Amino acid sequence: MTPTITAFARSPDRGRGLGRDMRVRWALEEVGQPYNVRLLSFSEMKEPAHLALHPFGQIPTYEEGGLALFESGAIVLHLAERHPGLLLPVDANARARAITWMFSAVNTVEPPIFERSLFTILERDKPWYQERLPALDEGVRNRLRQLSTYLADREWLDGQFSAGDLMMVSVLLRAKQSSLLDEFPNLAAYLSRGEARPAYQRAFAAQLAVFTASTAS
Ligand code: GTB
Repeated sequence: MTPTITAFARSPDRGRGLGRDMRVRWALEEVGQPYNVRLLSFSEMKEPAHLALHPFGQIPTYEEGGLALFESGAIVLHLAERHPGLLLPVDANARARAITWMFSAVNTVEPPIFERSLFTILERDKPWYQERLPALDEGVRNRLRQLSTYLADREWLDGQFSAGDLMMVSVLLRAKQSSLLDEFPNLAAYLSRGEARPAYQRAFAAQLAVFTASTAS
C-alpha cells in the first residue's frame, strides 16, 4: 500500500525545505518507497479530520493502511525499521547508537536552532531584538561547537549514513540560514554531504514543486 503523508499546501519557507515533511520525504526516497502527499492549509490542519491524525494539528503525518503516525522522528524511525539495513544498521548496538543520534538531533540540537530561527522571523521588529539575539546565537553556537568536536573528520556520525544523519542534517538545515554554521567548517561540509545525496535532492525538488505550483494559482 502506498503511504500518504501531509505537508504544507503553501510552505511559509517558500520552498526552502525547512518544513518537517522534508525529512520524511527524504527518508521515503532513501528507502525507495513511493508516496502520496495530501496538502493542507493552516486552517485545514486544525479541522477535526486532521486532528484525528495529529493531536497538535501539525504536519507531517503518515498513513499506511490502518496505521497513522505523527512526529517526523517517529515516522522516519518507522520507515527505517520497515527497510532493514538502509537507514538503520543491522548490528543491534550500531542500530541503538543511530537511534540515539535521531533523538539527539530533535531533542538536543534542534531546540536552540529552531528557537533562534523563529525569533528572527517573529520578533525582528521588537525593541528587545538586538539585546536578546546574542544569547540565542550563543545557545546555537554552543551545540554546534559540541557537535563539531564530536564529528571531527568523520564522514557521518557513526559509520555508514543512517537515520541519525538524516535527522541531524535536517536539523542543521535551519542553522544554514544564519552565518553560525560557517563557524564550523566540518559541520558545513557534513550538511553539504547530506544535501548532495540523490534521495535528498529528489525530496527537495518534490517539496519545491509544491510551493512553486501554489504560487501559480
Ligand atoms: N515535533 C513535530 C515533528 O517533528 O513532526 C513538529 C511538527 C511541526 O512543527 N510542524 C509545523 C506545523 O505544522 C511545520 S514544520 N506548524 C503549523 C502549526 O503548528 O500550526 C515547522 C516549520 C515552522 C515554520 C516554518 N517557516 O516559518 O518557514 C517552516 C517550518
